[in-house]
Amino acid sequence: MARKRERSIDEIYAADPERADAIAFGRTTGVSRRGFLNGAGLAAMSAAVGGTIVHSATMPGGLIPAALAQEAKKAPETAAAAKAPQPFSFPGKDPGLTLLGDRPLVAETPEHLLDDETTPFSKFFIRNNGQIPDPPSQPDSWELTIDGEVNTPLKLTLGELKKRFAEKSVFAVLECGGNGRSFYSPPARGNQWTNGGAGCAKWTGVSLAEVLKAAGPKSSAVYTAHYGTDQHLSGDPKQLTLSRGVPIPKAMEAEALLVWAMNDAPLQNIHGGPLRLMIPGWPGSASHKWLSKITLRDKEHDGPGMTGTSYRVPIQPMVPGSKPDPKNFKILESMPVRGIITNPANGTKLAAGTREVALRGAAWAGDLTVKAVHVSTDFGATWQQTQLGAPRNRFDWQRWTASVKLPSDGYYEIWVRATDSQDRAQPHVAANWNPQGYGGNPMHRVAVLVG
Ligand SMILES: Nc1nc2c(c(=O)[nH]1)N[C@H]1C(S)=C(S)[C@@H](COP(=O)(O)O)O[C@H]1N2
Ligand SMILES: [Mo]
Repeated sequence: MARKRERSIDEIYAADPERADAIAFGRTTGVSRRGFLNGAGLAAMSAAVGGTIVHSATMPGGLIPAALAQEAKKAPETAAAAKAPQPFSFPGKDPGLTLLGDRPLVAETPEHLLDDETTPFSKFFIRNNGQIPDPPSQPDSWELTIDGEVNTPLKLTLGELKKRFAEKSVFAVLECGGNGRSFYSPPARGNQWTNGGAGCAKWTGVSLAEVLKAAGPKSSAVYTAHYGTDQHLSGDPKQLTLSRGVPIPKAMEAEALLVWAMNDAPLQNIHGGPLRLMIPGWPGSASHKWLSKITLRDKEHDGPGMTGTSYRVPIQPMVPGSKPDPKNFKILESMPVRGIITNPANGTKLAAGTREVALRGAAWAGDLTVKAVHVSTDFGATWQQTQLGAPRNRFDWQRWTASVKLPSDGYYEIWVRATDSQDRAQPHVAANWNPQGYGGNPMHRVAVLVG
């Protein structure tokens, strides 16, 4: 009996979350919400999530339970496919990564695999826009050109870069501009990242500022333009895959690097080796892989990925799903604050009688730092502050720990909410909808079942 019921609401969630919500919460019209669960609704919802919802009194109407959200967010026709995720396999990578696309190759890291202080190669997400180039046989012969608005254009090999400039290492989050995109409703175009288009590695190379200074930037230089050797998916050599840039002051920050090593090992081909950019705090697309040229420009760069609604967000909020007005968009610069729970994993089952669970996670905030991380086990009715670590350097993520009480057996959701150094906290739902889904940073939730 219970089994059958569970199936049905689960399926309704997958096909029509609005209707499932109405059934569970006893909502009678599209607008009025009772706001809490009781009676048959509570029984149905508890069956669907696999246990009594301990804090049902504060469970808000309209909430798709974390235990079901993964399936529910997929369109009905893809729900079946979502239940059987495509296997991911790549040399040296954890098979637990989620494949988001194979042409170009894109894979994200489920939050629970981001539990290390520093994300190892094996768990680091992959994002390509074009074809993956073959690795060169002699990495130190790799050439980088610096040209454009400079007094002395440079052509340096990687070997020369290593000799001529001081080596520098930075712990920094690399985060795709579209991280969190899957949380937008209506769905936004692009790879459906949850929170795993991000990782924090130790990057080693030389200061980008030092190298740019060696080329003598002219006062007319205002923006960088980045070029790499990966071919466009079409195979047309005249078409650029991606070419983004940043304002000169961002490129001149102390932590912006030309990188040849990741976590003390030579930078692997899949992450842009032998040479990539690392421009921390901003969308990952600014951190060009297989970097072959930086051109300084006398105006904002206009390469692929710089124009239209690419890597841009609305200035004034737009009606979700409506046609964008290009004049209402600005370049996405610093990434927004985000906190994740890296332990326990979503869907964790704990032994009956467990009354407390230790939590771990990470939080970061683009150019800013994270001021506080809070967790809730009662759907946000009450919040508890976590122990938040300091960043090892600017742009590092901050690890946090906490322990929360589980007063009885049943279903819980653990919610995390990070607040940045300018007092901006994560919203409940992805805000500032935009056609390509940038900046979605709703609170992360994990479902935990006790008993
Ligand atoms: N040459 C090149 N650089 C690139 C890209 C690309 O497609 N080609 N993708 C960018 C994007 S969108 C992101 S999020 C990061 C991903 O880096 P990773 O694959 O090392 O995780 O690389 C950036 N640099
Ligand atoms: Mo990205």
